[in-house]
Amino acid sequence: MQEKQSIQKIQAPGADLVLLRGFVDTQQSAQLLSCLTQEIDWRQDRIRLFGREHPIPRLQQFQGEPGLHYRYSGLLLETGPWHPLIEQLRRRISALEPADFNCVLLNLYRDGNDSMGWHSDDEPELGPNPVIASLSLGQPRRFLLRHRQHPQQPKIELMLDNGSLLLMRASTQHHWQHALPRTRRTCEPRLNLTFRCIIG
Ligand SMILES: O=C(O)CCC(=O)C(=O)O
Ligand SMILES: [Mn+2]
Repeated sequence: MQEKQSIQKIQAPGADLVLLRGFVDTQQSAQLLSCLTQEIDWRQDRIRLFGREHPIPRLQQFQGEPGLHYRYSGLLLETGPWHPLIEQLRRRISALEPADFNCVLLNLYRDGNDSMGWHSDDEPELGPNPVIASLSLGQPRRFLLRHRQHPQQPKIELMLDNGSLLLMRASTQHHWQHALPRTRRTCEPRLNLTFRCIIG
């Protein structure tokens, strides 16, 4: 079954956000969810926040070209090899968004207790204006954005549906933070793949 496809430009000052719904159809999404949840060596890494170590509230893995590193919250991730299905997705996304996506951070939100706190993807290795292509599979979850310099600016709330691709470009990371909050609603697992480009 082919899901309805749509493209939405999200209006937000200082941001360049585009949401493509139905980028991956329901059949392919089910296949990806089933293969990737089983075949990926998922890890619950520990990060340092405000001087204390915590396990991250989700599972993750980092893949990409050999020898790349990504550092956040005191954690150093080194690339493992591309999973063939992820390599295929990377090619499809690169045909749409011309960026050299050389790595991907995979997040598995097992249920509504799993989440991602407020942050920007502004690590130096991503360069000054990173392009992030974020693919969501499985349980639709709320994704929030808040302005970094003008907190009185209303938050933006997006529902990241199964198969949707969110593109964050240009100065988005300078001016906005994003988060995926916990939810008390019954929740199936969700997979999120953020394709990134590490420079140099
Ligand atoms: O799960 C999501 O939609 C967000 C993931 C994210 O922000 C990240 O991996 O940096
Ligand atoms: Mn992020």
